[in-house]
Amino acid sequence: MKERTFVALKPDAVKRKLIGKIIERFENKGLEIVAMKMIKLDREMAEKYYEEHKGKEFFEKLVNFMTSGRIVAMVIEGENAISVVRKMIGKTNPAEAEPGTIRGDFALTTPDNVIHASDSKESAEREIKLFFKEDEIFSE
Ligand code: DGI
Repeated sequence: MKERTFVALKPDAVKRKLIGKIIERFENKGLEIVAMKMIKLDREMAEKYYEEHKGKEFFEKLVNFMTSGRIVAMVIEGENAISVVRKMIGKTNPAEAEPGTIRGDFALTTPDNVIHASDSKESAEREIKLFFKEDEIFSE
């Protein structure tokens, strides 16, 4: 089934100039980037984005990190895009992410694990809406 998923290249990916290398993997796979923007999250937006983690011990560090620099937000479209992209980014903890995955190849620790991608249809819908207006998405 054709799906849309939300992907964000985190501040560490932008600082380390990994934007091109990461995007290339999604394009090589045959996925389509249908929306993209560079933004700097403010605190309010970052807290909303990660509201499911509010109250957890790592929340403050996560929000501080996510507001520390620019991110690149994207909508990616393709067959089974949600699970395919999750597989490509690898496990949340980069120390456990398999080599060959994005986190496995480019990251070692959290919260600086390079990339975010939606983990379900519900989170994809919520996150896409949080970052993009419908007329900013160029569906194939
Ligand atoms: O979708 P993911 O980024 O794989 O994971 P998530 O949405 O559940 O969590 C968002 C970020 O929060 C994740 O990239 C790193 C951080 N995080 C999540 N769970 C833990 C965590 N950080 C620490 N230190 N410990 C956790 O259990």
